[in-house]
Amino acid sequence: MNHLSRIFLWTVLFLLLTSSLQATAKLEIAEFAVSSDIKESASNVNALKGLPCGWSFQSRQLTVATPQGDSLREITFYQNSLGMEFVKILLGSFMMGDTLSPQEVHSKWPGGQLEWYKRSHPRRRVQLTQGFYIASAPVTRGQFAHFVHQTGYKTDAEKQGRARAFKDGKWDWQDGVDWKNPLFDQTNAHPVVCVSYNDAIAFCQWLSQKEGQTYTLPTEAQWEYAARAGADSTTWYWGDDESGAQGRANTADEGNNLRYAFEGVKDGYEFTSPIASFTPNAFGLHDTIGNVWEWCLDWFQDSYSGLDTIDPEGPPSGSLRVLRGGSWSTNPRLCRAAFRYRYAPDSRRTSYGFRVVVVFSETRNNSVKHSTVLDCPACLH
Ligand SMILES: [Ca+2]
Repeated sequence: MNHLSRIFLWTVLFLLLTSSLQATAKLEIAEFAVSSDIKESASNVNALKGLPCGWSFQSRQLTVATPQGDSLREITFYQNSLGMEFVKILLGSFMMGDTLSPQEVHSKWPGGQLEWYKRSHPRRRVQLTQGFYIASAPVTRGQFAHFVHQTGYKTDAEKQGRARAFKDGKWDWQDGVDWKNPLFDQTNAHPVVCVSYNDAIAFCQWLSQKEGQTYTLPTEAQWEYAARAGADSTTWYWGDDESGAQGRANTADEGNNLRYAFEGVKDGYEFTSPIASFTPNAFGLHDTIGNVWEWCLDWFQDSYSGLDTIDPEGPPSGSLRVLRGGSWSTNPRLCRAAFRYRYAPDSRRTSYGFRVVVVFSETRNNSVKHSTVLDCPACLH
């Protein structure tokens, strides 16, 4: 090989090596999204991983509330075939339970029972090892109507001819009250109410069959992790200030007929509000506090003592199911991220609703495998 040939060969080798290094760098940048100009394509790659069949997604900027103040954040929302929006929650761990002692809650907001506040103790670190999609808002009256229209389903309130409703200044059983007639005006954009745990499960079963994914209710741990959105050490996702509910949640506001209220809050809704009317938490989830109580999957146990800390699902049996988050009629002591309400599976009130999740498994190398995908020939993911 002569001198010119050697120079040519080394030049070719150098160019090949440089090209290879550039390709590797591009791959790493795309994977970890460290550069803003490729952020969109990188987020598309991540968003597509394991996307359920028939779903679409869209990223948009919105103002979210955090304990450090409101901020602008880009969040990817996923839509199923009904147009229900979801946020993807990956593996995580958080401090589950009340940041305040039962005595502190009791003295800060008199009127409740000390025993209620012991349910959220002992506070513990919980790990969630399975990713999940959680609806960005509760199931709406319109979505529930679609389910009823397709199945002819009768809710527990309809079968038994009554539900608990707020009337004449008090909560009581009212004949003829159900999700279509909660004794206040609703549009299809409001959360469905008067639904029992049984009704929520029936909706999930119908949607699972329709969509070819397993829809279910969030476990308490999933719910609280999502509701806190990283705000583990404060009472609400916006911080510890009760008046911070203004513009962020539909709670019992000042001047209502309920005998209690969030101090300094006038959200303008005496009953339910259309979903997503207020500033969401850092995950982009709306109405985790207030609007409607949300059924969770777990059986109720009166403390966290002895329960799993990895993917906890509550006790194996029980007689009561858990509700979380408070509602339009709820005072600050109960309308908190940590508070645990509970009622029988056929209970229904004009303040009870639910949101759904879709669970998937995700490994450390980010490969996603849906354990619940049914036959879907058109699915290319
Ligand atoms: Ca209100």
